Amino acid sequence: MMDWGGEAQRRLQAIAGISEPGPGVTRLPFTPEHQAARGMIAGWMKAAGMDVHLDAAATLIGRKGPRDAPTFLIGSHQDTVRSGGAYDGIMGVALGCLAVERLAAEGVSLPFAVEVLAFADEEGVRFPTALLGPRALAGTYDPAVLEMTDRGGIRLADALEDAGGSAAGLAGLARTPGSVLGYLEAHIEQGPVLEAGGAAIGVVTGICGIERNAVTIHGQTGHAGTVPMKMRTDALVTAARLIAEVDAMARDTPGVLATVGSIDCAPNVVNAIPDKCSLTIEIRSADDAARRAFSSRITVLCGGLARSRATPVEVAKTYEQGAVDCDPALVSVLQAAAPDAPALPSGATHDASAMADLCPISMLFVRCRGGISHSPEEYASAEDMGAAIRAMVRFLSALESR
Ligand code: HGY
Ligand code: MN
Ligand code: MN
Repeated sequence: MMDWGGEAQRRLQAIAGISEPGPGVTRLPFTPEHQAARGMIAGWMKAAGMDVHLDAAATLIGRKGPRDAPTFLIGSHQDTVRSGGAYDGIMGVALGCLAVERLAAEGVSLPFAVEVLAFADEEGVRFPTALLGPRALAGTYDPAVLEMTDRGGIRLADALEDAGGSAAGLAGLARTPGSVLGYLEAHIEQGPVLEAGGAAIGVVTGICGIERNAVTIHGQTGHAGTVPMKMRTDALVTAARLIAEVDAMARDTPGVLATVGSIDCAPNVVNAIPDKCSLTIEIRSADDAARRAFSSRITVLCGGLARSRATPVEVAKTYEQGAVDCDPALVSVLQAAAPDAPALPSGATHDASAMADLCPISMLFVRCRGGISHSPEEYASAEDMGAAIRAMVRFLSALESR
């Protein structure tokens, strides 16, 4: 009797070893690590009887079923954050392959084709953009992102080509909406809800929206020992006021989360007054209107700080992604396949967020130990992944092709 959950665990522990050196897993898009991982994923896809190819967005695709039949898509991302965990993203690829493999082992042939997609870039860690793969399939990617550069000044277009993709081929990837029945993404929950409720898996109802802003705060540098306090314009003090106020506003705004996740300070030396701070403000909500209203309040807050501190504070929106609902019909099929699974929203975004522009989407969450993710401590159990594979097999078997 195959231990499908145990096989998932074995595979995920194996691929976690394909990483840059350092704690946890660091596997950024279009890197040697990404290309090495594709070799292992291709093996998973072939073990499930799928034909494997790489598309122009460097998405590795396994396909099984009649050539022109309507297709159901399963997938997630194979990239990670820096020093991330062994499950975020890649779990959805592994469980997708094992669900297809288990269907074959049980002699179940589906009335539609099925594809498993290993997207290259969901985290947006290497380049200030994300979701190129699913957006190319949905026909919604912005060619301007190809000119974005990473910390080393490498253009996304060049990194893509080096990784076997093709910038020129992206436009041709868009799927005709009628050809895709829907999309399912299995993903570690990345939060504490399932564990708190004693549930192994959960059915996702919707995915939050995101907005990211880059804030630049100016001041006046000077010697830390000679400039009297009254004569200072310390950019880091202005930033500290802003950070505390963003947190306080979000705590007082139901349904909105806000995080200042990164900050740079110049000249960043112990005996000089900071004269420039760059920080990011990320706002998330399941309600786009609430998120946009909160963003407007942030802009007003920055203007007020600029006036009261007599120093420029620049705010620029750098990223926005709307909230999406999972498809009610797919949710009910998934709920029937996992009757004990609670329903819950996703505070993290996923490839499914972009796939929603192409087809109906669904997501299955797997319990996350301690709710810890984006960390080497991230963990999901073989038993819970086995429950997810069972639910995915039941879900796929219950789907009717159009
Ligand atoms: O940021 C997110 O929610 C996702 O993990 N990239
Ligand atoms: Mn993820
Ligand atoms: Mn992630």
